[in-house]
Amino acid sequence: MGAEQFTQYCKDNGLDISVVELDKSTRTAQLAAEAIGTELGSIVKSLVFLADGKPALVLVAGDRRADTRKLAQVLEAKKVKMADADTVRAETGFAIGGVPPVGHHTRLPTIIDRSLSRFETVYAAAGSPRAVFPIAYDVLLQVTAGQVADVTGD
Ligand code: 5CA
Repeated sequence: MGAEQFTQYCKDNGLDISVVELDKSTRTAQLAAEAIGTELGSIVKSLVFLADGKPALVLVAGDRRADTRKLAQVLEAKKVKMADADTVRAETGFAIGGVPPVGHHTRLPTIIDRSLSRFETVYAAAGSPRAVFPIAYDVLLQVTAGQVADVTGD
């Protein structure tokens, strides 16, 4: 799936967003921040982890790193590891670099890095490595039905 499918998902679910297609790559948080001209921390990384083998989505501020030890506590799992590229595609329907925070194949349990709350508006991937969309932090919480937690370090 790509930006079109993500846009359609938003329409179908009454989520009023404007996808910004860029002519530069936004495949990493750093590139996305540069392309948009915003702070790195306001970019949402949509990362898939496996907690005792079960997938979970973790939304992390662009300037922070997910801490698997903290994630294991929040997810009540013994072992948490990052999903590989094939697993990310299988679980979300999107390729790494374009994974949006919602609109996946399956509804994944979602954890939201508390440090994203520094920003009123954040920017997330819109289904492709050249498309992002702004979303109010509060709306991101609503649409993902995510659990806010301290799951990152510097
Ligand atoms: N479009 C940007 C900003 S919105 C984006 O999607 N950023 S991201 O952080 O969500 O996606 C890139 C992340 O994917 C990297 O931070 C890295 O954690 C992860 N990643 C990159 N390559 C691989 C790989 N081969 N296997 C697993 N994870 C990977």
